[in-house]
Amino acid sequence: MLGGKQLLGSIANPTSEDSTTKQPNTKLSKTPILVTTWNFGQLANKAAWETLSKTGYILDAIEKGINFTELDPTERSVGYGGRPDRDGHVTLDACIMDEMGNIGSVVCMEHIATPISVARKVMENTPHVMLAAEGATDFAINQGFIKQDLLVPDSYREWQEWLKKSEYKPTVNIENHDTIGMIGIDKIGRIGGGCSTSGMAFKMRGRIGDSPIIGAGLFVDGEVGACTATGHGEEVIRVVGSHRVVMEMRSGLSPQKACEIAIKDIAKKLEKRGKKWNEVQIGFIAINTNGEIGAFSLQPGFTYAVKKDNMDEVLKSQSLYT
Ligand code: SD4
Repeated sequence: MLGGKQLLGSIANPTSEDSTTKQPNTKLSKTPILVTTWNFGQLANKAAWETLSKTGYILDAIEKGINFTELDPTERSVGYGGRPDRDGHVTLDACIMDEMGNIGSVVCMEHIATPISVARKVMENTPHVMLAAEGATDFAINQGFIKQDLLVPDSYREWQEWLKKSEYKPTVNIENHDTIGMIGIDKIGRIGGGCSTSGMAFKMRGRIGDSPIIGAGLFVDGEVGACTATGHGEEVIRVVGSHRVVMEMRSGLSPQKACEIAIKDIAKKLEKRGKKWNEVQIGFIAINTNGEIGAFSLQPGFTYAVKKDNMDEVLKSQSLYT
């Protein structure tokens, strides 16, 4: 009894040290910023910035920015043109989250080129937060999305080539693009995020990665910041990676330190399970409500794009291994 009382007491009345080191960062930045995974993030940021200047709302910007990449058939890891699973089906994962905890997600959805927009419709027009497979496609069609074949000739040819050996060996840092994850703040301090992917190329039918799972591929806390992930989704899910990063920021760490802690934890777990670090890539990007940015990856090669009023750049992330 007494122990329980003491415990409750200590939570209700943190020590002065706790209260200084464990306060979430509540200073709201009113300077718009967009941070997006990989080299293709720069063009996505450009599209998002245009939307931000029209509607002023971070979630509109994130949706339109990600749409830009989803609709580009030459970006073969996202949306239209994405690489198929081992049976030749292009199955897409996406999710979106705002600063109030509104969320929407689609998993393993086929035939719709813009899953981030369907995820937003799930968030806004249904009582649910996640729709899967045929249910997601049917919902999208009911919402006015066009059903189409997403397998482009180049992806088809790659799949045919892959079938000759049928060995599932995910490549790290595929040509500096992979999952698109975008996080940002608008001029009234609203923070949001989204991510979209065709997942690991030649995955098993039905496989779902971290990207559409809130907490794993993306997490936003309006009082703290946002984080999104790219890379081998199974390893991100194992540590609920994006939520982990945001919770480290909530406990007072900078976005940079928070990303580093999560990557180090993943590395430790890989080692314990006897996995080789150089066969796995994970990258996190994070922002806090001050507009500070962090990025860190397991291996070199991860890049991210930053857009602000006075900045439009692709940067190289630091990595745990070199
Ligand atoms: C997934 N995280 O499906 C995504 C894809 C990705 O490097 O980013 N691959 O696991």
